[in-house]
Amino acid sequence: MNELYEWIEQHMRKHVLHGAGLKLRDMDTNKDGKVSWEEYKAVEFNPFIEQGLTGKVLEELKEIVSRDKRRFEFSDTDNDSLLSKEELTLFLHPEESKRMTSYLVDENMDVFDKNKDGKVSLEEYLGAGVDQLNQHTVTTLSTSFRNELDTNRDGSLDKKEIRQWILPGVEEDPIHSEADYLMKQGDADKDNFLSVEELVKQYKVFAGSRVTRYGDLLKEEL
Ligand SMILES: [Ca+2]
Ligand SMILES: [Ca+2]
Ligand SMILES: [Ca+2]
Ligand SMILES: [Ca+2]
Repeated sequence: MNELYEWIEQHMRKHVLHGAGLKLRDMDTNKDGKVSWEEYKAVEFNPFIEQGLTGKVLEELKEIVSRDKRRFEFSDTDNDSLLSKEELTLFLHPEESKRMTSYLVDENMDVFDKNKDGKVSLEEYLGAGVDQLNQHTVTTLSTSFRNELDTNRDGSLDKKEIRQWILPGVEEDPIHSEADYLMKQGDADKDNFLSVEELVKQYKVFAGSRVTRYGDLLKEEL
């Protein structure tokens, strides 16, 4: 189990760091090896802003920009207003870090919890645009809210339920739950040890799991 844990951790880090490195190269226009908010914004948002958006769409874009800005600042752990490669990794892959997953949960709570009572009701979940949705969509959303998201059936979503909703399968420690999952699926003879044969046999399960990116890594490994 520990070996598998280490293997996943090692590969996950390598993989996300590599991705962040590529992103950094794209965005770092002044070539100081770090990404400023202006550099990020220029790549991610300026093309949209330049399209001359108006009205509701512009409002939505502004909301996304300010959300990203907050996440950017939160990822800037040494407070120099620039994201290093490691900090950019946190920003781009918040689900990989404990500190960032709780941030994501808070962020979503903030977005949905309009009356600020610390819970997301069905009305808040459906949102202000509910009038424009057709009846079928409203019914589907309501049903999934009641049956899937609101696990303790008290009519609203607390932080724990929001975490399950936005990061399904990601427990407090993403690497551990990943290792657990792979182990459960792959350990055919239940000796708590994952042999290469079992790994190969279960390869399809791995590759098809939510961890497709680890599936890709497996492909390279095997
Ligand atoms: Ca830069
Ligand atoms: Ca920084
Ligand atoms: Ca609320
Ligand atoms: Ca609940």
